[in-house]
Amino acid sequence: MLEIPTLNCAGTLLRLDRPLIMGVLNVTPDSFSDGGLFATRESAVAQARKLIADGAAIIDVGGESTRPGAETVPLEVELERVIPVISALRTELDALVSVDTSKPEVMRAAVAAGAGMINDVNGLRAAGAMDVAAASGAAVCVMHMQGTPRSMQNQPRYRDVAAEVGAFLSGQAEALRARGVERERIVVDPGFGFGKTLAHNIALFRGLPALVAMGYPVLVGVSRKSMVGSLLGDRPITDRMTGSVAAAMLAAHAGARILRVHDVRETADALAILEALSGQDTGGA
Ligand code: 9MG
Repeated sequence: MLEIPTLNCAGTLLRLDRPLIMGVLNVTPDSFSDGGLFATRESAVAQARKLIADGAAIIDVGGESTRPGAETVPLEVELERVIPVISALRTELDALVSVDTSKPEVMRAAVAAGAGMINDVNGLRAAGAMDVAAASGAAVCVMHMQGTPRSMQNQPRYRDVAAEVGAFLSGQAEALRARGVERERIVVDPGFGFGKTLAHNIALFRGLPALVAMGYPVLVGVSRKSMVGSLLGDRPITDRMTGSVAAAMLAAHAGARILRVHDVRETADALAILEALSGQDTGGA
């Protein structure tokens, strides 16, 4: 009998036999596309409740914007933004929470407050991040980014973007394994839009099956990103939902296991149709 793949989120096992939806919950005043609408604890809990009702299995809570050009925020500010929200989501909703952070101190505090997953767009490159993530017991999403959010779109360069991103992700995953982290806790993510031109993003997207073949669950985040806007003729951020859902479905069909999205209900509907009509599960092309 085939074993069902799972993701171990600090003891909570998530089945990965079909793609899961990670709903975005930014608790920043300057967030990328929702304008910081969810900056208070109560509004954040209400929004998370809606994301879960709409079909999100994971709520990704971020207190530092990662949009292109964004500045880092001080540690204390990030802690003040995310920790009360994570605690509230755990106690009031029993939600599975992911913390979107690159700071080891925030990772540690977030897992202590109940987060089951660490989502690091910096790929655990900060001093101490790899060790804290390894010791946390939480699932860990390692994302690729060239540069930092502040500088990443200043002429990103690669010789072979898919090969370089794949090599980085497998190196970081192996470094986690060397620290005793089980495969069932590791997720990899090519980091669409993070230090990549449109051509890089397209090449990476077409390379998703090779990334899936590495054997770690792949997370894809394309929701409302500029690559979607560019492919639709420079659409504003407020008009990228259909394109985002289409790209998420292609990613699922290529084998992505977690889809990080803003528009949860629409993505869940599209996934249901994909699964029903493709005649296969969405376990890979
Ligand atoms: C926080 N964040 C914004 N975009 C993201 C993406 O594409 N992947 C992951 N893992 N996190 C993201």
